[in-house]
Amino acid sequence: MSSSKEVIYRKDYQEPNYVVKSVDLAFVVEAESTLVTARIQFEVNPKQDKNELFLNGVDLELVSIELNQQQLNANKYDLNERGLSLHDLPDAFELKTVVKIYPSQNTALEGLYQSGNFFLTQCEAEGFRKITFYPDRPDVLAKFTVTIVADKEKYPVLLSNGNKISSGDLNDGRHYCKWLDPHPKPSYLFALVAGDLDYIEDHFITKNNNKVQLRIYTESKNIDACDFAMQSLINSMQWDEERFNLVYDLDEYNIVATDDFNMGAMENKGLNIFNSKYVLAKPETATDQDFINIEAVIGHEYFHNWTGNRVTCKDWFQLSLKEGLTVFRDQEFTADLQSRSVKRIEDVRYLRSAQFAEDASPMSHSVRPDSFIEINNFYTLTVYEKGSEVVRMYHTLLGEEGFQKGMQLYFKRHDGSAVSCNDFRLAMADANSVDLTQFELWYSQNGTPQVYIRENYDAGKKAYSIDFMQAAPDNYKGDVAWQPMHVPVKLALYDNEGNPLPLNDAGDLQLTYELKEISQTLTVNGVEHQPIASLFQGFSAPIKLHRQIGHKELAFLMKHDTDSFNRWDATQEMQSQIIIGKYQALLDNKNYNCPKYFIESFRHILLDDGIDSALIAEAITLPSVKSLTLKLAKVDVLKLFDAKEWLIKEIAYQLEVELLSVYNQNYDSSDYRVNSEQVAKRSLKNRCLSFLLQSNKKEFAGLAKDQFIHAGNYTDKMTALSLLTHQQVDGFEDLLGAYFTEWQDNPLVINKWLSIQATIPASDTLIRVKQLMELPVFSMKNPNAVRSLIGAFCGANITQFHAEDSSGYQFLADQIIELDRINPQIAARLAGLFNDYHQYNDEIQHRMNEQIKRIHTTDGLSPNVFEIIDRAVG
Ligand code: 0A1
Ligand code: ZN
Repeated sequence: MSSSKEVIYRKDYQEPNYVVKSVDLAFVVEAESTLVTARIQFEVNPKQDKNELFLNGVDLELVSIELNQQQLNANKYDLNERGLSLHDLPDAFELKTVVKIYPSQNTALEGLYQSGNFFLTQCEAEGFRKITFYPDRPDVLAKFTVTIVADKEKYPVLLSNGNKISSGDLNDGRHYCKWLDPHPKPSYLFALVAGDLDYIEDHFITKNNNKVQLRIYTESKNIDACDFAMQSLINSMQWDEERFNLVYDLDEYNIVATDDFNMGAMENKGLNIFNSKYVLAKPETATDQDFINIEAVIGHEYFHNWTGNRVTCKDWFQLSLKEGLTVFRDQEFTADLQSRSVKRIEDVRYLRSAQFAEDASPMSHSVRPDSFIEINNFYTLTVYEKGSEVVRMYHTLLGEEGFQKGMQLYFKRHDGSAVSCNDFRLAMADANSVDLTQFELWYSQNGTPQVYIRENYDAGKKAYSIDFMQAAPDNYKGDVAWQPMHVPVKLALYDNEGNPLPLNDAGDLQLTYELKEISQTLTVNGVEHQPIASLFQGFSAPIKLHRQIGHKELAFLMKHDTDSFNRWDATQEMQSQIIIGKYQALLDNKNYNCPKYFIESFRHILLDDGIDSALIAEAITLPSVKSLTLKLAKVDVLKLFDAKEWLIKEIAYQLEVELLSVYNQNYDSSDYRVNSEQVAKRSLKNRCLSFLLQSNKKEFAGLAKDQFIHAGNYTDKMTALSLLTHQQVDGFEDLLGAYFTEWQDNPLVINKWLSIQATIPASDTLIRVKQLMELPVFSMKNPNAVRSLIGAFCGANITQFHAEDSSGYQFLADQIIELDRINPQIAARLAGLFNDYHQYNDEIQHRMNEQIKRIHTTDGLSPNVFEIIDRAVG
């Protein structure tokens, strides 16, 4: 293994030798290059007492270096491709370096780079080292002052973190801005923007009566698409004060939108940078889901100001400390503002199909990993989504009040410092005087825990009991033997009329039962007849439940469970059973008919006026092929896909009348609003339409065409276009062509157009994708375009990615190899699409493996792609 593929271990953590007292940066920004002067005040860390220092620095052209105003002798430092080592240092000193960097050549989009005609930075996790020599690690916190100098006409806007303290004109047409961030921060939160941008402005008055100036910057052509994001920011600030008592701490809050970004958005102190996908939205060009995502991501980045910025991570292994907690906060924000039940269902649907898949893959890692080669590969579903589930379990165990007490103690103890997941757990435990020692296992053990249950009703004793048995995940990889976890089980029992039964002497109708042992029994006395249990309500723990449950019990829970999540989960379980039944029949060449009870229960849900439309829409959305794959082994993925398609068609034929009537009832021609009621109606209506189109009847194609032509909103328009295209209904090419002509200058809209085509389930789609890659609207340098076209084809077009001639796998491998030279982070994300290969049957595994091996033996792989592929090879 070459030195750039070195493995970093959590156990090797050492405090820094020197702390940074202050940093003064000066940037002279020019079109071809930027000059960066850094003056850094260092002081020895008495705990280490070592007079040597390593400063990270990558791709930097060193112009000069001075220590305490004296030019530094070349024998006092060593320079290599990773950075600068200094020896024989005094206990306190100032280091001044001048370096030159070339942002317009930076295609990795890490450090300082160019987007359109402006410059911007991305420093998390380790991008600051591409800007200047620095101890680029999250536990070195310092106060930053930043001066930016640039041509005034070309770069009128000059932004950095904190508050602007001065600005003015210089000679020769240049100007400057000086920024001071009073809050000590790690280098990964540094940001700078320079360019010609427009902005919209508003303000927020905090509960401490501080007026905060809020601005959203974007290229001027998009300035009319920022209002929703601004309102979302104001809502986030308000919500964090109300629910968490957390108040903003600067006089300005700036957001900048860019079309060129590796991730969703970045929480740099006082200067968030956003993928334009999560800022720009107008009713003519954004779907309901786009609006909802914008609100959530604006919230997420804002909430990081306290959970991430004020209290940050000691090392990158603790990433979930800020990410799991902040995802939990953004989920609660959406739940409080929109529909709590729908939000929970959607989050769990995502967790179960995507995070559970990661947990079962060669990339499986614990919420707090023990090692990595490239930290950028660990911005994962496990760290984010499972991390949030772990935080949610504290909330379940301690209640809202106890959880908030824990949060307060956490800030009291750690504000202004860099800490660990353990510090968070201890704050929760100490604030509530409870022992959460065993809870640590949620951070240290990888994989999805399994819980098996056995129910027993003793009519004579009128006692009902459940045995819970915990088991290790299949691919547990810890060094020590797997141990049972601390698992909260929210539950209720119902009698056969659907009335909840008391669970204890206190008469509680709902309980959080805590599992701690490998096997444990809960007994409820005084139960007159065989009851039905609702377990893990609200998905109270991120586990896989093994429970033998028949369709009668499922139908009962669908009808009577007071927990809306479990009502929905019963629908999903019943649907999974049917699809898997059909799949087995296809494998064995046997007949399988759709059971009557299934269609009846589906009809019942579809027509139930007692349920909110949004929940009906969730209930009639069948489980994803990915989540079904995880319930099986050695899967023939094309047959599984066929089994699901068969069920969709059965529903479409047998419930045509009902689907059409629900479609018509939910057609809403009032003015477009993104409120829960309208969003619910649209999603239910559009799901009905997607079933109807599967029956291949001309009249329903006509219905979709009408919807496309007359839609008063983009959600309806896009759904219709996508359904017509996927069904390849006569004339769909013309619709796509007209759409392109209208929107070719709007990348966000065009990316959707690319995705729709990439996911056509037809044998010529790969050819189409390759043709689309030739268009000027596509660029390998633009991550959104790559995700929309290549990502959509390989990640969401099951029949074509898994084509039997392996063309999909070959295509993916080719793209990974090419992209790795341009943008290793995005290449590594694509490489992750090979990670589920071992879920498939031997023949598929073999064909996927050929391509995985081909990548593995390619010379000059980045550490990013190498780590993913090396784990896949095993
Ligand atoms: N901290 C950001 C996510 C993020 C991570 C890495 C990035 O660049 C490599 C950019 C953003 C968040 O959680 O929103
Ligand atoms: Zn985050």
